[in-house]
Amino acid sequence: MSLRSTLVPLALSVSLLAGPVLQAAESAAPAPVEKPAPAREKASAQAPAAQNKEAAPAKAAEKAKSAPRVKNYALRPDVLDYLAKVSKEEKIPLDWLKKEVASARYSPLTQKYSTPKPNANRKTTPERNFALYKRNLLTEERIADGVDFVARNLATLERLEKDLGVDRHVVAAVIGIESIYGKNMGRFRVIDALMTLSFDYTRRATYYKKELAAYLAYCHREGLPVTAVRGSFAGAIGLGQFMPTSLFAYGKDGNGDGHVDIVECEADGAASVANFLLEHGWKRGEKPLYPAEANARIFKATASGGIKAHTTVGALLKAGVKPKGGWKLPDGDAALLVDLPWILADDKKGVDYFVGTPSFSAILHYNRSYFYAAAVSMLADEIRAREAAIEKARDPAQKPAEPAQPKAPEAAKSRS
Ligand SMILES: [Ca+2]
Repeated sequence: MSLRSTLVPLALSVSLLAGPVLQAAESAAPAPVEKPAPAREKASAQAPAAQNKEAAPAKAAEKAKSAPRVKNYALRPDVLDYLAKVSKEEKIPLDWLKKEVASARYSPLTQKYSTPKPNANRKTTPERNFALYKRNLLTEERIADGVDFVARNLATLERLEKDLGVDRHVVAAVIGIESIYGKNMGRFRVIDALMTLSFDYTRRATYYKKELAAYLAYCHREGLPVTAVRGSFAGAIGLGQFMPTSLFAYGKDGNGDGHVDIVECEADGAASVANFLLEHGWKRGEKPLYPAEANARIFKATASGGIKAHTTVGALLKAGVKPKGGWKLPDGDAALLVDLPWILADDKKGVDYFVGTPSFSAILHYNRSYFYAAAVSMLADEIRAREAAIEKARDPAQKPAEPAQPKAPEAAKSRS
């Protein structure tokens, strides 16, 4: 199970060079996980329902027009050249590759969802609004199901926390935001999506050919038929919606059966997310975000806006950042300043600031958006707070005397 690290950081390092975090996140920034900048979160949420339309007669003409002429990918010279290269580089028998790829099919929906909307006009890009983003992602479903996810996987999550130091609630929150704890992992055959994006809709073929190679290597290593795995229209897989290069490099066996299955196995999904965060700098014992007072001038003066913890807590304090809520971190700790602008319905505007730690930066390697990483961090806090509230309700000693009330939500539920 050697990690083919050459495959991994390429897409990531390209994405790191792509400019300011949040602007890049709005375009199709190829972070290791191809999800969920706000726009695409929406698109992928619609995808499963829209799949049924594939067979609709109204779409037939359009489908026929855009579908490639040679249906069997294994008969196409461009594909055969590519497979020969993959066979050599990944040390996979060419016959296996040809046989497997023969069952791939062009996916018109993958092409459709990957095509930028013609009316996506830069001038009309809405202002960044964390209030809206947070409202869409930090739903009651994600909080309540997060409590269940943690309870269901407590032994695994505790072990990961002990061994890797990664906060169990953050692991749950990443999975909650990426796939609603497995409810929304995508229904596209990954091989179809990646073949389509590598050979027929080739706007980002270089990127997808690397993902496809990693996917083929993963299936070969795991002994899986390439048609067995389903994912998003862009090939993101499983509970944590890993792109194949990340799955191959950071995927981790969480239940000890010798396989990495992040679609069916929650322990593997959790272990893989924790491992990804650790490998990208997660720091044991620190929260991702600490609230602070700052302003646009300080943000600029400290050269803030990237995804790395590029400065220190001490330097931020010296530049005028003030801790809110009485937290204290060592001056020498690596840090970054995080801005979250918001707009309310009555057009009231503001910006919340936070000191981010290397753990925040680790989440940013998952998705380059401050909004995304902050939503993960805040969802983790909400799940933790809900657990505490449930615990408190269960323990009568900690509760002010209210003898007529049911003790716990479960008690209330079972009566109805
Ligand atoms: Ca496993």
